[in-house]
Amino acid sequence: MTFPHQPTLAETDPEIAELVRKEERRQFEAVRMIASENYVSRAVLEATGSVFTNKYSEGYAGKRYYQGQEHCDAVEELACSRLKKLFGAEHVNVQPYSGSPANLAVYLAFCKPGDTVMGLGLPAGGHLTHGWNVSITGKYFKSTPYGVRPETHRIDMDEVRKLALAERPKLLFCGGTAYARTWDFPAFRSIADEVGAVLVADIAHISGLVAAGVHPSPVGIADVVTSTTHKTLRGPRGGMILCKASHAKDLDRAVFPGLQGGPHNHTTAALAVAAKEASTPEFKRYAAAIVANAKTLGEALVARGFALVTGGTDNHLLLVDMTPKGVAGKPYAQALERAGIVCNYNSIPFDPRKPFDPSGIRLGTSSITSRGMGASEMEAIAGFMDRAVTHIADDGELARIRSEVAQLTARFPAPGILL
Ligand code: DSN
Repeated sequence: MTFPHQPTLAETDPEIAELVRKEERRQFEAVRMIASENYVSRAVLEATGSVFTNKYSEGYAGKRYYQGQEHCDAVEELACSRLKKLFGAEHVNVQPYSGSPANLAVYLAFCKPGDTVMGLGLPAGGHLTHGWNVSITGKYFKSTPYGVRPETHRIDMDEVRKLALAERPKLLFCGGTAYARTWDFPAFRSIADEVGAVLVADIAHISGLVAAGVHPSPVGIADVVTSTTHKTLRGPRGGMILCKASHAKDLDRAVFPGLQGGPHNHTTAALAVAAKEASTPEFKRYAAAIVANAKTLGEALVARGFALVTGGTDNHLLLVDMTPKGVAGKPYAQALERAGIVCNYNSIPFDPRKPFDPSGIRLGTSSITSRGMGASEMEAIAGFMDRAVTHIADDGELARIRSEVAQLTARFPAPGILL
């Protein structure tokens, strides 16, 4: 029997095919330094694009509401067992669609509307879903955010303790999106114990570093650990929750049927692949190189007169205060993009400027490290960034930098991209 020809993407939709091709080229040519992004491997991409996208699987392995689950169950069980081993966790839920739904499931499992929650404030580097006022978590719950010290821009554990004692939060979040320093999970644990809070560590940004042992792990310290799976962990876009066995039932029920319908099985399959990749000695070396590159890039920027919030970094990200350079974050990020370097503008702690036009930029080294770049490339990138800031309005010079950036990136293969 012959089946009819199945048209390719290019045949069915040349416009989208062309945009995919252009995006591949953009990702290949640019120096990508958005701290929450990465390049997944070809294997992860393949699993993401697999027929598991066709399948509904509401429920959990062995207890689904649809037939035909033998392979989906195997995929989810593999993803969970690999992640449990990787992080040393008692229980893992791989169904959250991303980090925000993972955090919402934690609220649903432990809180009632109106309960008090505490997390690092968004302007100090926290995440929207840790109770910030424009998020549902700040609207349905009473949020009392903590901040960072004005002199050091590091988390003020005395303030966290004082606030926690005064407000008695139900949930105490640690973790953030623009905090370049090590999280002191045991210190948060002792505050949570003092006030009877559930301690939640959101390790979305650093989960790859945690998996590799390059950042201390909150597993076994925090009651619940949430994460996205696509940042330093280098998996597909998704979320996960790790927890103690005693919280497994409540959190599983909060994810499904509390918050979501069917899990995205193609994402689960890709996450299983990423967990396998992250269990290798090569990934440990990768994670260590991310941090080494961030430190080298930071030092090279400081040597060129850039100011780093907290003075440096312990992880994959750098928050740069552009004030001493006399430019705001947004026009600088836009100029960098014209120069082939992609990052995001970002508020800095106590920023006098508005979030849509803030004082800083945020850089991350996960993607460029995935391409195998090292110390000399960090120096070169700092040099490009310095030229871009002194020629911020000079399109000719920005274009010259862009072509030098393309010459640099041409020497480094990008995982998942076969040009
Ligand atoms: N949007 C992510 C980031 O860029 O850090 C956090 O959710």
